[in-house]
Amino acid sequence: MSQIYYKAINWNEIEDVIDKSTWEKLTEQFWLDTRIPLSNDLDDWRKLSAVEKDLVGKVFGGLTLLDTMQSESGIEAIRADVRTPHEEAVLNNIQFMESVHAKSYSSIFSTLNTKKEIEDIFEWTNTNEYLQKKAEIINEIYLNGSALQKKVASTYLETFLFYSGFFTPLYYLGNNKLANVAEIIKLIIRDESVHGTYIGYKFQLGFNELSEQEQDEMRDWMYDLLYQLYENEEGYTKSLYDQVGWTEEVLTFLRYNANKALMNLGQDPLFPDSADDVNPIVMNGISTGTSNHDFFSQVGNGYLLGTVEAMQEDDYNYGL
Ligand code: MN3
Ligand code: MN3
Repeated sequence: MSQIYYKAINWNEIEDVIDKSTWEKLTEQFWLDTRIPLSNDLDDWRKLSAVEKDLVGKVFGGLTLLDTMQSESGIEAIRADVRTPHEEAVLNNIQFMESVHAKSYSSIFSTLNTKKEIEDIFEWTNTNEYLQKKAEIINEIYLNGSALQKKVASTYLETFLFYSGFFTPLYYLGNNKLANVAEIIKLIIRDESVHGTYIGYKFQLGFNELSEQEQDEMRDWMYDLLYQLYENEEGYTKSLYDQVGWTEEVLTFLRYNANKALMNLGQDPLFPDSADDVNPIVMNGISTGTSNHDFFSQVGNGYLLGTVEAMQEDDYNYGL
């Protein structure tokens, strides 16, 4: 009988410095939804039209579904193919933060919406044809794709598929509305930016090991998948944004982010759209404040750091 040795992770022997720098980056920018004063947005919320409120609810429902997928099947799909033990530790951090993201939309709902409205949002999310199609395409790859295909699907989700939803809070932020809701979205965007960059980087390591012919085949598959997803996003975007007249602007924003996803994967852009084509109000929403799109940005200024105080006797009375 051969002896099995279990290997302890040694952070003093780093095989890939990107693992260490990503771990440090992600842990430095750790945050929780409960520290954002969402109720300060209630005045803005009450002034929105019924159509706009409906849009916000649906957009966040869709984002909840994607973050739920990433926290449940997304990280599990790529965990089996790690190249280093430190990569697995980074994935543990990412997986937990995906749960924080998914939960923060519920914090937004519980602040802005009634119980009935929240039920309707989840019912819509769990049955919407475009959202379900999007989830099905990605999940099929998570279940049956190759190691590299799974990383492509994950990077597309992180850097492209979220943005049909992110447009709405960024648009309001650019118009000085719903600033605290937007602060949460900016914290999420900052995380997704690191996730997409990191998983895309790990993809590139594997891609560079392929033969030229295998690379060509992979590239064809990637562009086909992106087209397929973009087509579905077009339908989703129209169904959500035609009622407020923002559809074309959202689609430009999506093409810009699709190119960023390809860039994370080390590939050439597919669409002609650049940052200059995106509505400046939305780009402004991404870049204002201290949290921004940049991998090396700092903790957002709307984020209230917990103040430490001594425990009191009544800290143990949990409303009993
Ligand atoms: Mn997320
Ligand atoms: Mn993510």
